[in-house]
Amino acid sequence: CEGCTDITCVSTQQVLSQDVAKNVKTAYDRVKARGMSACLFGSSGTCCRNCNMGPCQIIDGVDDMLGICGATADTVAARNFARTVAAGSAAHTDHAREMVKGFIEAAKGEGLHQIKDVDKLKKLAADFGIVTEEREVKDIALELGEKALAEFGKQDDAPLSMLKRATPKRQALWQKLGIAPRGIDREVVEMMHRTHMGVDQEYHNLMLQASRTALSDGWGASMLSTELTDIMFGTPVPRRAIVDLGVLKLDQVNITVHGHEPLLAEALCIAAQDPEMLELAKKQGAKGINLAGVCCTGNEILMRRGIPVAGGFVQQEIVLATGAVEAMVVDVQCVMQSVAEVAKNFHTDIITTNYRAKMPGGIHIQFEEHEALNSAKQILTHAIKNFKKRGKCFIPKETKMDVVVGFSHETINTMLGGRFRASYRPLNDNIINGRIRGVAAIVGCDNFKLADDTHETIVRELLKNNILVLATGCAATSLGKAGLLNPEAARFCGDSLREVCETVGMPPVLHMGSCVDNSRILIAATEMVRQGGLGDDISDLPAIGTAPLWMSEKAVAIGQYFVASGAQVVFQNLPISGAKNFNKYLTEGLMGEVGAHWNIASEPLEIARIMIEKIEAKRDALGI
Ligand code: BF8
Ligand code: SF4
Repeated sequence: CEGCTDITCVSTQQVLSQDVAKNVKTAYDRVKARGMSACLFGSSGTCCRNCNMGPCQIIDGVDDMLGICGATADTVAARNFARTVAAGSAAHTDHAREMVKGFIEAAKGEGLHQIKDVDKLKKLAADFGIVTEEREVKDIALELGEKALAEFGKQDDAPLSMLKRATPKRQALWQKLGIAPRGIDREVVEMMHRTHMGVDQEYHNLMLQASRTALSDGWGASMLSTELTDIMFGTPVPRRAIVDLGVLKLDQVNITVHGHEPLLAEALCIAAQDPEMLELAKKQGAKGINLAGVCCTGNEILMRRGIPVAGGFVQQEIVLATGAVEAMVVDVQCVMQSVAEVAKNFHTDIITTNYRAKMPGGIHIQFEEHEALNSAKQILTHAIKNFKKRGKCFIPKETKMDVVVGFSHETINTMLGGRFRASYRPLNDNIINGRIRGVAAIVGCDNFKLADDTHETIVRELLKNNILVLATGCAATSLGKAGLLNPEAARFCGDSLREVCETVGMPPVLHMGSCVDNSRILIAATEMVRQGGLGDDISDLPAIGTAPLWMSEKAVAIGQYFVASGAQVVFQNLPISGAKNFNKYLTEGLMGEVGAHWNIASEPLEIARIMIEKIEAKRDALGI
């Protein structure tokens, strides 16, 4: 079958080959069972079901094929693409809204959480025009929370507050193109309206709104979420941790936290240390409570607390197939419905916690932020009581890897510049003198369509070519499993990058967090521009991004906000191949407008080659 790959991940292979997992059906089986390629019209982007005269399949150039309404392949593919951006942005937006609401509770002193990073609070407050001198922290925080919440429903046409963090040149360009986002929710609504039957039928115009929508995610929702999460739970600093299935423990209650919003995960971390919970675990015969993350929630608590990550997106079923998990606690996004089916083979419960996201076979325990500790304890109690029911299980103990994580953009600043001279200057200097050729961001998902080691293959090639790598999301987890997130991985670099990493004592791949934390990359890139010597906008930097194994609509929103911010991106595929003009516009034409475009390459080494070439071309243009 097309796209069906053999499993290359060692821990996954080990679990699936055990007797204990013999009845487990996974996505790998379903890829095989599909027995044919994915839907042709879906893949090429030219299937429209936006009204009931259709659905219409349109083959570009065949007998002037059009939709019943006259829509061309370009219009249909652009509308579909724009809706993908809107859906991805909506996911980040709803997540961010919950974080803002949690932040307001923290500011009022009503929730479980406090304001931990006062410096960061004041910096963000300044972006919102909030006076901070001679004011109580909680007053500043409350005003910030309310102003942040108002950004979602803002109806005037002024740009979002955080856009002023971008370079002056980029802000001016957004204004000129009319794509500076105004209200976070509004851009998604307008995108959905403009892709309704009979509204915007010009792909270029549709893409202007797609950019505005994506920017409302990157420089709005995601950035707000990252910043407020840091202020509440602490800005990540480098710390050692472990990843992969071997983090599960035979003699402890294993609870995996899967999804995205860190309010729940943080509450569970706090509740798991409660003596009452530990006592209960011991009563059930367990030595303790072992929390382990899956997907982006995993990255959030890995970055801030050093809680181990059991696996990324493609391992969510495999984590359960060990038979060693008492409960998988999930909230929103990237949770496959199949986890409930896999769990049926074991004593494991799938506990859904968000009213937005329930599933057949799951047990729903609503997480209430205003009584977070009680909710978390209720969830933990349920999981702990399952421990006694655990049957045969298999944990691949050998498969765990040391990682160093926690590279917020502030950490990179101090790590490179020192505590007294925190600055991106040394990074810029090393790029200008050529020790570091450039910076590559590897972000996004895993996907059953391509080999599990795709991220690793790309990154090894980049490191050999002295390119520093930033990673987030499930890509970061897979690089951690491959041993690339620790300082010892400097040995895989070319000589000059290795020297820099060894001098600083840093890994050559810097884990910057979850998918919403891609906003950290926007800030880091802007900071590099500000330091001088590398041009006057993100589009001048020798930097590029990729989400080679993208799966989720969020990855497309992220790709589009990178492009609209001036950063090139390379994806393994996009559903646009059936629309000649639109395809050319995304992969070439956007350059003339925003200084960056999408690139498509199917093979990992081809992706790496494009990234290296683009970085070298930027160096040439800068004359360095
Ligand atoms: O936001 S990387 S599979 S978990 S979408 Fe999902 Fe992709 Fe993982 Fe997180 Ni991001
Ligand atoms: Fe077909 Fe046009 Fe309706 Fe789409 S909007 S389903 S192309 S008639």
